[in-house]
Amino acid sequence: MVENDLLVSYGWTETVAGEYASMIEDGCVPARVIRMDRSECDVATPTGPARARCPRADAEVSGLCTGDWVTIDAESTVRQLLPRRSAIMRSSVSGRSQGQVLAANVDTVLICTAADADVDLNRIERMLALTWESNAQPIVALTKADAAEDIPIEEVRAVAPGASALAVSASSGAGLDVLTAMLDGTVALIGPSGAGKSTLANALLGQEVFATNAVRAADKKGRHTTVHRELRPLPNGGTLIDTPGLRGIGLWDAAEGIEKTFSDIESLAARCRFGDCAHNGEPGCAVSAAIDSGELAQRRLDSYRKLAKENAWMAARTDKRLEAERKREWRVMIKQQRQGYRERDNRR
Ligand SMILES: Nc1nc2c(ncn2[C@@H]2O[C@H](COP(=O)(O)OP(=O)(O)OP(=O)(O)O)[C@@H](O)[C@H]2O)c(=O)[nH]1
Ligand SMILES: [Mg+2]
Ligand SMILES: [Zn+2]
Repeated sequence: MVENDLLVSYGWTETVAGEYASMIEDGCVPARVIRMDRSECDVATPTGPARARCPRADAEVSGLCTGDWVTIDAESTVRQLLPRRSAIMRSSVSGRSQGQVLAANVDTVLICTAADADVDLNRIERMLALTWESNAQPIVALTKADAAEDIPIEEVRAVAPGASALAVSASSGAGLDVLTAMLDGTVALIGPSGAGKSTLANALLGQEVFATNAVRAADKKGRHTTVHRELRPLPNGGTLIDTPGLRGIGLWDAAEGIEKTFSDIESLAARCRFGDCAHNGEPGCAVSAAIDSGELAQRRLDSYRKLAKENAWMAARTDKRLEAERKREWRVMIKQQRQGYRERDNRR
């Protein structure tokens, strides 16, 4: 068996060991991707950090990302990708039919929003949908609590059923012990640029690992200081992934994530008189009644509709595209296989 003491600090568990055991190849060792750089990556291996190559041609290991568990061979080339227990996906920026994996094998997502600027509830809901869909547990953190006059924590709690929300300050340390106690396994910080993700990451790590930068004075927007998704071991167990500020966050196949984010609306809707109620003032509509009574905000219903519509549109579009793409990949694979046979026959 491989000596995995070093890997434990990078999140190696019995479960990962079990997955690894089922795919052991001669001369390979397990490794965790710490950071990706196009065709190469930094990995943690049983003997320490290393640099590894990622073969692009191998469809199975393309699309690697920070947090992935892989096997690497004696030449430091990534050979296999271990099954992911979670993956944070968004629709790719280029609008291709593939989702982009932001981080893999994440247990807790820390959704960061600066409390000293306008807190955008719609964006928090969007990040919640992305997180629930990924299989990780969300925590909403209102950062820079020291600089905020009043912190809308109750409003945030109301939009995050099933998740915890708290105010923290990396500057004063307020809320950091409570937060630390809530973190579990691999933690990823997400949120817009300037939300204070890297500053909070450094505070949790207990050292200045990640670069930080002041926000623009005029509009409090960040300067996209962080450019890599990078994983580090936390001092008291677990690991942490800092990520670049999200510009747009397109949802990727997030129907379940949306349902969980808006579980309050879903359960109201279950009480509407008509099964196909559109909640537009139909008789016996429990959702409209909740809006009239002030129990549910119109903003939240609008946000729910917007995300559901966007998701449906994306799903319809990718179905067709995926089909075409699969056909193409298949043709490429057959071509490569034929080429392989030819080369083998030539060698004979
Ligand atoms: N007052 C105060 N300022 C903070 C706090 N946390 C972060 N900041 C400031 O907010 C600014 C942005 O912080 P970063 O940590 O660089 O933000 P980020 O979310 O990592 O930004 P990107 O890397 O661009 O995505 C810096 O000037 C920090 O000093 C805090 O708790 N209190
Ligand atoms: Mg940063
Ligand atoms: Zn209804």
